[in-house]
Amino acid sequence: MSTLSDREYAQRRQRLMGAVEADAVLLVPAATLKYRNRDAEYGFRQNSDFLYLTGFNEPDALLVLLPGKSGGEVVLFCQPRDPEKEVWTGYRPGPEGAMQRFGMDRAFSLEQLDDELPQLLQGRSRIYCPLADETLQGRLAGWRQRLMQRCRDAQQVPQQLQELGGPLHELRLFKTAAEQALIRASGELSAQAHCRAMRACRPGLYEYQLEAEIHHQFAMGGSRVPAYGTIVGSGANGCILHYTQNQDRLEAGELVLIDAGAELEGYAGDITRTFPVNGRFSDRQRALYEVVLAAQEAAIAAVQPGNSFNAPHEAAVAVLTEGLVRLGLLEGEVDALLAEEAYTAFYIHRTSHWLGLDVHDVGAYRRDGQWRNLEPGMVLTIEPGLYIAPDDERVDPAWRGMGIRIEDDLLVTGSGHEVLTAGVPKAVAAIEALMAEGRA
Ligand SMILES: [Mn+2]
Repeated sequence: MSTLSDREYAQRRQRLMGAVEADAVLLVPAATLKYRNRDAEYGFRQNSDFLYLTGFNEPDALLVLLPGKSGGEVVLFCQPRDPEKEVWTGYRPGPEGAMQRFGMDRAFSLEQLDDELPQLLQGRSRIYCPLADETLQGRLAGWRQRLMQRCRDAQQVPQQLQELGGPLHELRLFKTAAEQALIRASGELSAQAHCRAMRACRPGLYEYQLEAEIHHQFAMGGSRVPAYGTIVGSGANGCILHYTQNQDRLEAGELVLIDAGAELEGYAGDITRTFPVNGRFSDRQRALYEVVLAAQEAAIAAVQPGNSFNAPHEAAVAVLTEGLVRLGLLEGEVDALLAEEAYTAFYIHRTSHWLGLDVHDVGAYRRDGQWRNLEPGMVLTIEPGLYIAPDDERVDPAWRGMGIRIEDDLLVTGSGHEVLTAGVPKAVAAIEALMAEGRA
């Protein structure tokens, strides 16, 4: 399933155990299956924290990490082997397989959880776990109570609960070489899919048909499920930031915005491109598009180790504001307009987010209230946009109903950055050339 080495997973667990107190215990639950309707399930997606630490792709399991002498101990609770059920749902490794193939020191059947878990907590001072997981919190209360009854000594029962994400998400923020390779592969595949959609695009198709072109390329490249709901918004739909209905007909003269990314072994790509349905930008479309592109290029140039996380956003909004003034969409002095954030009339989201196992990946953006600095190994998106609502009475009607966003994925390196999604064009001439190739 996973191409990552056992050593990679073992190192992640070691680093996490090394980042917390030696007398702590960490509980990391797997995801559960969700039903779509009646007895039909949604496709299973493992919890990213659990996947990061195990590569184990089954629902309902629980990972227990016990830091301490000689590297600590790693324990897994998972579904037992069940030949009768496996005929219906497929092979399960069971506890034996978890030890042999997933590097667990000990493993138990989930049926043993209530008996075994309390003694794993015994003598530990604090528990790291996801505090927002109500099911786990409910069970944890029971385990602590059981432990109290068993040993009648409050000292033996962990007294503190701490958020697992604190230490774990800081680790996940810095991508290992193996992770960088997977995100790069996901970015390349996502770029190929966007190219396919550009070549296939023509008036009269429906948005969901471009979505199908994207998903076809993902699957042919090994990504069965996209990293997030694919957005194909033509015309004014491009102004709806999380538009996923993808149901309208593509009309000549409109732009279409596609925000889509593949997922490879859990790692996301995240690309947005905006292009003209009929293959040629109108003068007005091009004018607005060039502003967003210049903003994106300025933001990309600001992705450097040692720069603030916010530097790309600041670079982007400066260029957007200048451009909006030049096109007559804002009036006034650029500096004053920047100070009052006048661009928020057309640009309400931020320029970047972390990218990894989650498309909006984990990791703190600030430290002590200040934006943190970019460091090698971080992966982030750069995605400025401009959106002019169809009913925006502040602007000339000719501008209304245009939504433009351009998004690439970047790795921060020791000397600057690497654009991981350069395989799909974004310059006006290059987009028009690729679309012409598709029509030929
Ligand atoms: Mn994004």
